Amino acid sequence: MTQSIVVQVGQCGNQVGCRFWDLALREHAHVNQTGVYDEALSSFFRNVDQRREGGADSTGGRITSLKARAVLVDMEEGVLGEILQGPLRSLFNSTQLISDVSGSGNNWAVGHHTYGLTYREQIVDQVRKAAEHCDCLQCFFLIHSMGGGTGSGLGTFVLKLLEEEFPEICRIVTSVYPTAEDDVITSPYNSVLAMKELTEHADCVLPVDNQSLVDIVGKIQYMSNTGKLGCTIKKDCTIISGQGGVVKVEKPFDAMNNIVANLLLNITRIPGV
Ligand SMILES: Nc1nc2c(ncn2[C@@H]2O[C@H](COP(=O)(O)OP(=O)(O)OP(=O)(O)O)[C@@H](O)[C@H]2O)c(=O)[nH]1
Ligand SMILES: [Mg+2]
Repeated sequence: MTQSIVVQVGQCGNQVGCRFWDLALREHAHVNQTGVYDEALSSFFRNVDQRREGGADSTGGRITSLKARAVLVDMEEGVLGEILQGPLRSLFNSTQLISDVSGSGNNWAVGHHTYGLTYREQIVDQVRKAAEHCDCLQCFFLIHSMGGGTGSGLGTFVLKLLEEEFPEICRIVTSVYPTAEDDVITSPYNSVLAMKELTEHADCVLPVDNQSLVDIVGKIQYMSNTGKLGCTIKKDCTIISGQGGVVKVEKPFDAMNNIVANLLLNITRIPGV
């Protein structure tokens, strides 16, 4: 069985990532209610026995404590701080989180060059630790925004690092593109600079257009308000933000991020599960 590691960079990357982990757990709980740590779960989660931390995670046993195969990077503390205090906190050890204080100020070069060089060793270290917990590492999933300084600059720096350090492992990148009315004035420049790196260093890019997400969320809300839900979208389906999930109070991007998380879950679904 193969495993994947998720590397989420910047505010957007981490917020989308959290919706992904939430939905992955809910989806798994829906199809497997026996509480057994199976192969499907092992592709994205470790099953850590607190009494023997570092031991191998063999499948078939009971779920004890799940840890996401993830590295979380943001050069601002806010979003990572919320994750550490939020409902998904038990999925992450604080060492899996790498942060600074002030962010990249929407500046690609600060993310790529300044923070890239400063945090290079720490990021490689954490990715290597995550990789050491895998029997057969197949893929890296990088999630980031093209508009923010950290997402676009440091995100693409991390992509290059992954290529340098793990050339055999496939790099799948989910890149969130800004809308035309984006409030980050530098987002078009950041996107162009990041795009060059994506073309050179990614194996596969899943471009996500924020404007399309806004439109889809608007359509779902319209269908929901006019009672038309049910013909194409079921009432309890996971694409409808947060319902049944761990997030009780919905944040501004949650509905949009749920759509991206669904997309990621669908491409990683194991046939027959
Ligand atoms: N879909 C989606 N887009 C987001 C989210 N958060 C921010 N964005 C978009 O991402 C861009 C801004 O990037 P951020 O990820 O906030 O910035 P960052 O990577 O943290 O970089 P700095 O703040 O400059 O250090 C804008 O285009 C936002 O509209 C989110 O949770 N979901
Ligand atoms: Mg930020």
